[in-house]
Amino acid sequence: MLRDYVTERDPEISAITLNLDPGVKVMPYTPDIDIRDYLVLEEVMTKYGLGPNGAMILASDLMVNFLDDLKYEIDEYNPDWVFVDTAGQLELFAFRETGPLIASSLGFGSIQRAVSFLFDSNLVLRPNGFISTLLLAASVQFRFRNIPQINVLSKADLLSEDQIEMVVNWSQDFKALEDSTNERESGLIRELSMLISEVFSQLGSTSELISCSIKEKDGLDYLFAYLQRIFDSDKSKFY
Ligand SMILES: Nc1nc2c(ncn2[C@@H]2O[C@H](COP(=O)(O)OP(=O)(O)OP(=O)(O)O)[C@@H](O)[C@H]2O)c(=O)[nH]1
Ligand SMILES: [Mg+2]
Repeated sequence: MLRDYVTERDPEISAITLNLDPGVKVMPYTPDIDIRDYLVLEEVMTKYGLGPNGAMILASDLMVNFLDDLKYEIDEYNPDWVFVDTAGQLELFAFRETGPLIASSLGFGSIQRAVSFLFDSNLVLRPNGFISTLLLAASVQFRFRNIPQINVLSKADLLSEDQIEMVVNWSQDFKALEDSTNERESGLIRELSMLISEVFSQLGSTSELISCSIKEKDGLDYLFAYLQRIFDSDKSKFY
């Protein structure tokens, strides 16, 4: 996991993890700070008589009530870096008020932040899947406004070298994306995809995709270097 990689790579950096998903049951790591100590999805379901979706919406709104507790815990650790893991349902974290509010209010002073948006390798192998993900990435960027965003191609071990190259190339060269769309999509999807990729080319390139695999520990050095470049002063604290 990325925290372990960062601290192994640079023992000078103290890093912690913060889980902000109140609904997660099994995690591949043990978070240092956990929203579930304050708010658990199943309890919200029971208390308010809601199904999992309604409870998740309410839980993500209720999270702001525990901001001070989370801040207190972070301060106790006094870390250099905090890796924040949010629920995968973007409409809950990024599209409601909670996410941007938490992102802007955790930590104080000269703290620097970055949003990592994951392009899941399972979803981006066809132009239409890539473009849908690109739209989501762009809307997250809009929501978090001034926070720099890193777009990561995650689970890259599921793709061949050629496939990785193709997808990364789409993120840098929208003409290549248009060509692939022309070749591989048809009908309305093709028309829509062409229009959308045209909009992205007009806007100029979004950030380059960084391919990574946690499973194979691949690409993490590049991601780490990229993060360090964003956090260009080594005296500041990084969230
Ligand atoms: N092949 C491969 N699988 C991975 C990698 N990282 C995570 N996974 C697996 O992908 C599955 C889904 O994990 P995530 O994509 O992290 O999603 P999640 O945390 O379950 O769900 P949300 O956070 O709600 O989106 C799990 O079975 C992970 O073990 C990776 O680098 N490579
Ligand atoms: Mg998760």
